[in-house]
Amino acid sequence: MSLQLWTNARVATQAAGAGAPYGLIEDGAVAVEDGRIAWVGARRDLPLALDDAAVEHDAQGGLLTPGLIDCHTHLVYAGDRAAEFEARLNGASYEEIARAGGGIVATVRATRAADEESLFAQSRRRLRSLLAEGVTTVEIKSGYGLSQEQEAKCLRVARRLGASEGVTVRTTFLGAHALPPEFSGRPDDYIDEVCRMLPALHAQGLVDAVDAFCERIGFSPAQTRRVFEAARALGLPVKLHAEQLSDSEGAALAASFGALSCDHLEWLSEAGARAMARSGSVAVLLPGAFYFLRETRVPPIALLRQHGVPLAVATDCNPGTSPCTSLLLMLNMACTLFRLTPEEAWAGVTRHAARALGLHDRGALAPGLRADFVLWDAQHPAELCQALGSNPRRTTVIEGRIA
Ligand code: DI6
Ligand code: FE
Repeated sequence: MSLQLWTNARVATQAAGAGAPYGLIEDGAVAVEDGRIAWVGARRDLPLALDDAAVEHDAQGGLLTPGLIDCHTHLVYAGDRAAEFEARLNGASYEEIARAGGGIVATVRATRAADEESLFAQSRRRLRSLLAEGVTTVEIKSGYGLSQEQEAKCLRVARRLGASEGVTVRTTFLGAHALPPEFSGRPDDYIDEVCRMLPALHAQGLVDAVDAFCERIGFSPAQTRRVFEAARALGLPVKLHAEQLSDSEGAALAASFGALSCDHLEWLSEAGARAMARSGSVAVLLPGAFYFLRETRVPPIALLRQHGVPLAVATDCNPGTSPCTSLLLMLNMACTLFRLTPEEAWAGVTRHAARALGLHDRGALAPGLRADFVLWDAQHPAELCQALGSNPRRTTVIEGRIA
């Protein structure tokens, strides 16, 4: 592909330690070659050779940022949980519904019943909503199949979605999401099964990382550890749903396995934060689930800041606790509900989200990184954090090509 040059933009590079907040460059230019960023800086500093050789795109004064990265979703599922939403408004709690055989298991029933094409079509609708707001990389977890065959179906759908929509999809095996009914009362037997499934799914090229739901209504730390050991035996990175509804000391466990990220963290302790800092794990904040469950305990942001734990922000797109396909809304909620600064929230959907997925080739605009970026009808990144329900995306570029 020829050299492409994007000019007449305010560029928010999101590069770490860039000096200016957001790595902002006034009257910036971005040169792209072979799907990678060849050069980024102020237009006046553009090397003449680049200027001469390039095909120019005029950004007309828009804001140019890295493509957004949604690093925690469960977007492959069938059906919906509107009835459960209604039950909660009539007084039932999320945990009560889960214990009564609803919740995650209700979605497992619907997902198992759906054929692969229908599951693909239902999930594609959600993925397209994310992409419409400038997402260029998305993580998708399994966890609504809960048998080898059904988990494989969900992970295949996730892989196919990436290919069909032209975005990067990173798959995470979340076999330890809930106890399937056929294993009722035998969680340890089910964990044995999860540890058996994993090598088979990995051999089919379906697994980029491994996750578990470590919680009173999920799996114990001891059970989570067994899943992590199976992942480690295959050289797969781990991440964890940790300390969402209670402090199970999941974050420290995950950190001891060098987890890419610990996610949710409303009940994270100081010891947990310290362990995460030592292991370099990212804290993935999920304000959509906090909002939707009407939680009142905010993740300990000050503690995470104090220990220098990188903060990411994601949708948690799932039918039960965050039926949300808007990462822009999460940018806002990270600020309004969790009091992140707009600059922190932006790092959370760009470079820190990339790190939560173990991706080092994206999440900022810098030479050598993938040319995944978005042009917005906006003047400043904070505008996108402030807005509720508006979508000023003009153009998405993926690997140098206009999507
Ligand atoms: N924590 C969550 O918030 C989602 N999964 C998890 O482990 C909820 C998934 C659901 O309710 O369907
Ligand atoms: Fe989740």
